[in-house]
Amino acid sequence: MNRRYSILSIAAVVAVAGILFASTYSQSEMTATKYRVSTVQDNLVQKINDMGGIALQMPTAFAQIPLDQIDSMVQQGRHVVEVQLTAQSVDLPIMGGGKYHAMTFNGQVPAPTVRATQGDIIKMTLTVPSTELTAHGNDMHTSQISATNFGAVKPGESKTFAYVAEVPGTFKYHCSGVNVAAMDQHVLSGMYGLAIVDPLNGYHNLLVTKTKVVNGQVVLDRQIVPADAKEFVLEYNQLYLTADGSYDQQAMFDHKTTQTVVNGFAFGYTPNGDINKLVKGDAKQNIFVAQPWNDASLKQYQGHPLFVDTGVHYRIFVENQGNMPVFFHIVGEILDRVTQGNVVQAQGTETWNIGGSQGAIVDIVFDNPGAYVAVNHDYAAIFSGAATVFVAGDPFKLGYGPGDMPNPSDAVPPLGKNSIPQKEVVHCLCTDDQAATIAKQIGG
Ligand SMILES: [Cu+2]
Repeated sequence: MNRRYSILSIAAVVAVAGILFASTYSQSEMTATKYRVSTVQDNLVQKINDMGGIALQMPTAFAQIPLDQIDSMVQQGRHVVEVQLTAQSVDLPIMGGGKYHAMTFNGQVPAPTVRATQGDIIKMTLTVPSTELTAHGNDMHTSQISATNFGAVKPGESKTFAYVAEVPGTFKYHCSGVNVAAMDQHVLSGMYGLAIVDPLNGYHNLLVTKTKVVNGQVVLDRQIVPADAKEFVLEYNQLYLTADGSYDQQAMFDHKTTQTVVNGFAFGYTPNGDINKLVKGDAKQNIFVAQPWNDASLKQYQGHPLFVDTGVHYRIFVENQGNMPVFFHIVGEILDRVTQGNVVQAQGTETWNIGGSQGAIVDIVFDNPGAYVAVNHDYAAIFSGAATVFVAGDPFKLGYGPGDMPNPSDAVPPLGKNSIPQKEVVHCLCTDDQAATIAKQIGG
């Protein structure tokens, strides 16, 4: 197994140089590995290397809850959400066959979705088994604590920290590498997940404005859709790989994406052979342009579209885990509402731009039966994997009713404040062991 790992990657060199010499060169000059480090910087790099990574010299915020105070906070009325993460480096499949050298939390990409309510205590424990070749860390964007202080957890060790999730919204969490060094490799190889913090008072009702004709006049028809919704989570990222499936840092610097993934898969939420058979009578006759995960023998990796009912409130938690912008768009639909934090940013918008390490909550009601494809409306991203098929109603006239069709387990977040449960089927970019664990969780 070829896991390329260096204690101080070129990313760290650039980052350190950026901290120290920010005023002496422009951003564009530091994007390539061609950047020449001076002897002075080489010495500095050596010094930092000797220390075991990057150590900031300035005090950083670390307002964590002392672990021995959690019990009394619970007695006072706080709730605790426990998050157990185990670092696991494992080979996982990629579109087109073959595997890549993934780094995961709990053997799955993305890591498990954390669900909390504003004001909850999130208590996260990271365990790094002695079998791991490298240390790992954790940076939860839900917290207001510097990951630098959490530090690196060495193989054979585990570490816990806790904080109050004060701000509602969607928040990435990710490995922080070895004291920030090699963080890019760890995150882009799969060590990322999402934490959803529900607003303490719940989500807002959704207002959808249509038109109707009354007495020969076109008038507005405002419809209130209750806050309770069926939910999905879509996490966008990129893979940067060498031919043998190792992390390719030069490709990352050059923004040369190997594949664009949604919840770990390129084109993972597309119809499969079973659906082909139902619709066309032939498992091999595809009903969508790209169905790379067709066969049932692929088990948890088999493609699966997202089945939605018409006229029902859907809340989609979208997170951009990657380096490139996500222009979130659903072909054939208009996004009824976009929220960030707990603040409405847009209503009735065609596309919403989500920057790197940023999320958005998209509310939508699918009005008519049909297939709708959610994309990152960057053509390079669409054609390298960022196309997710929603099947609304029963457009193929297969005879199923609302809610009958199960949805992929990795696209359905844990239940929260205003969630309507959905039927699920095991689907994940995960190990067989983790797929079995998920099967138990969803009763499958
Ligand atoms: Cu890591």
